[in-house]
Formats: sequence, C-alpha cells, structure tokens
Amino acid sequence: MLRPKLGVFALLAVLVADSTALAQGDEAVTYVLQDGSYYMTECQCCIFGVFGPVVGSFVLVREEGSPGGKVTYRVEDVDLVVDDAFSGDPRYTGTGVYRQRMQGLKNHEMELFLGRDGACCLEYESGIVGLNTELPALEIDLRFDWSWRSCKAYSDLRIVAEAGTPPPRFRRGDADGNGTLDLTDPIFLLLWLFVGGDEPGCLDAADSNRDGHHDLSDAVHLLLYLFHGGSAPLGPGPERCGYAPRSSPLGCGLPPAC
Ligand SMILES: [Ca+2]
Ligand SMILES: [Ca+2]
Repeated sequence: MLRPKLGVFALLAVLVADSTALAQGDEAVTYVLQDGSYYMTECQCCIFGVFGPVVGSFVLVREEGSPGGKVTYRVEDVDLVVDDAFSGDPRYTGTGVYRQRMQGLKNHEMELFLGRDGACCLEYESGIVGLNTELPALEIDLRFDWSWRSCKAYSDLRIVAEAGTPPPRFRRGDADGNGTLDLTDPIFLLLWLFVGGDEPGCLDAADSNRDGHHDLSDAVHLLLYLFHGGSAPLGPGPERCGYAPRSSPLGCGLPPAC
C-alpha cells in the first residue's frame, strides 16, 4: 500500500482562485471534488487501511458578520465516496466550517464532521495553514487522529475542489429510476434486454453488478440481493442516493429519483 509521509500533507493547504466566486450572503455554492482528491487511513500496527481517490461534493454558504477579518463559510451537504472496493467504497457525509483570514497574515482552516456509512461523527481538521494564493479552487488537507487498541492511527483527507455541477446521484440497481430497489427493477432490466422495453435513463444505475455492461447477470444479481440474501450492489449502494466512486463509460443521462 502506498504510504506517503502524511505529516507533509498536513502542511500543504493551498487556496487558489477569485474570492468573488465563493458564496456571498446566504448564497450556496456547490463545490465538486477534482482529480488529486484522496482519502487514506494509516495505523502503525494495523493490517487494514483505506487508500483511494475520493469523489463527491459539498456546499459552501458564507456567513455574514464574521469577526476578526475572517470570512466564515458553513460547509453543508458533504457527500464523499472513496474508490476502495476492498473496504466497500466507504461513504462519508456530514457538515463543517471553513474560514479564511484575508487581512494581514493570510491563512485558512477547515473542520469537517463526517460520518462513515451513516455513523456519526469523526472530526477532521486542517489546523490553520497558510493561504498563499487567491480563490476559487480549493485545496486543503484534513486529518483525523484516532487509535486502534494501543496503536496510533490517523485518517487523511485531501480535498481538491472547484465550484461546479456535481455528478449525478443514484442508487445502483434502481434500473427503472423510481428511487427504490424492488422487484420492478430486475423486471425492467429483463424487459429492456430481451423484449425491447424502455432503456434505463441511468445506465450506470442499471449495471447492478458494476462490471461495466448490461446482461442477464445484472437482473440475477438484483434478484439474489432482493430475495436470497445476495450481496448488495456496489457503490453507490441501494440504501441512499450517492455518487459512483469512479467514473463509468455507461453514464447516467437521466438521474433517477433520489
Ligand atoms: Ca426501482
Ligand atoms: Ca453489469
């Protein structure tokens, strides 16, 4: 497993861009993670770990009247998925705070309160780090220290983000796009594949076994999951709408109800 010196990353917070592109007043601006974002866990005596690119989005909402030359943003709707099938493509959701100091010594900091797969809550912090350029692409490294038995352990989250439109969210396996997984989904798939039925609006969602194409095995996979205790569709899973952990050539032209 790749194990870079994480202490270095904690010092590498850089904010690039034009401050006018960030949220003003109560305006909410969606930020989308870009290439270079990743998530990693490390543990001095553990045999497990997670390392992978991370995708997703969050929303910045500027708060008025921030004291001390700081500009404070609420970080809302954090929704991140790590591309790490070994540990089940873990998903992190939550909220946080982001602060900039634009006068005197320029610096910034971010705190995120994240839950993994619906659990609550891990506190990731960047600490106060130098802000050596202007806005709006956001690059910042956050860290969460924890322990496992007598081992020191930590998780690092590197966020590289720009304002933009997030990728579509869906539930994998929701072939008919009605927002839930049930018997109608394998039926929809079978009708499409073999009887000339309607094509799924979100082809990636219809690839229930995430092998990159559609065939009978997708319908069988869904039936086994729904009625025979089979494995759940991989990220984004069937429970909540979310992002696919990696881009798919299938695409999702018409995101389903979420
Ligand atoms: Ca459905
Ligand atoms: Ca498939």
